[in-house]
Amino acid sequence: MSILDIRVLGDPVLRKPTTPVAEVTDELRGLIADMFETMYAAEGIGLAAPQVGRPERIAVVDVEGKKFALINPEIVTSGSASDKAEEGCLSIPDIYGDITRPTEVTIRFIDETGEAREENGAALLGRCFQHEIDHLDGKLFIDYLSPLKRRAALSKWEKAKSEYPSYIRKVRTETPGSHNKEDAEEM
Ligand code: K1U
Ligand code: ZN
Repeated sequence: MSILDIRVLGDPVLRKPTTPVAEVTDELRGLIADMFETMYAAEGIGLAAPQVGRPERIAVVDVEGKKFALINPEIVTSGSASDKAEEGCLSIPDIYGDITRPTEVTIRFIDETGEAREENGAALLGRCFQHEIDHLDGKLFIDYLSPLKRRAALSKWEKAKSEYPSYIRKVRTETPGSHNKEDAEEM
């Protein structure tokens, strides 16, 4: 398994709608395993394929131990109640915003075994399903901000983005006081 580089805001791959998966192959199961590893290393609760530069309609989610590989996910129903909560994005590090979304959604997807499934997600899980499905449609949480708040977020990002040459965020597994494999490879 490998930790993949994460693409950050400005990389066109984040704005391209994804391509539905025709067949769940071992290569895609390998990608899913790498996406989980990358998500955990980056301390996220979700990750979508475009965030690692891939065009497939695939995302991974782990919210409080509820773990899903989502292949060709779509929202089938959204509840009428909505909640406002702070969101971040692994592709826009250190930028946050309060986003209103339906509290509860039901999604339909194919899992990593090729089985068609439906799941209901409320609260943080429901929010994460929506955030990841948005990524698969080329949409980012900043698109929901008011013009004023979006301008402020983009202005903060303009200053921060130079930390990510070629719009790539390298994710490291940090072990305090010891050198990790990536450090050793750079020496
Ligand atoms: O897709 C991503 O960029 C991952 C993103 C997903 C997400 C964050 C917040 C609400 C919904 C979906 C993250 O995981 S960013 C990390 C983060 O904000 C977070 C981590 C643990 C608990 C709650 C939020
Ligand atoms: Zn995101």
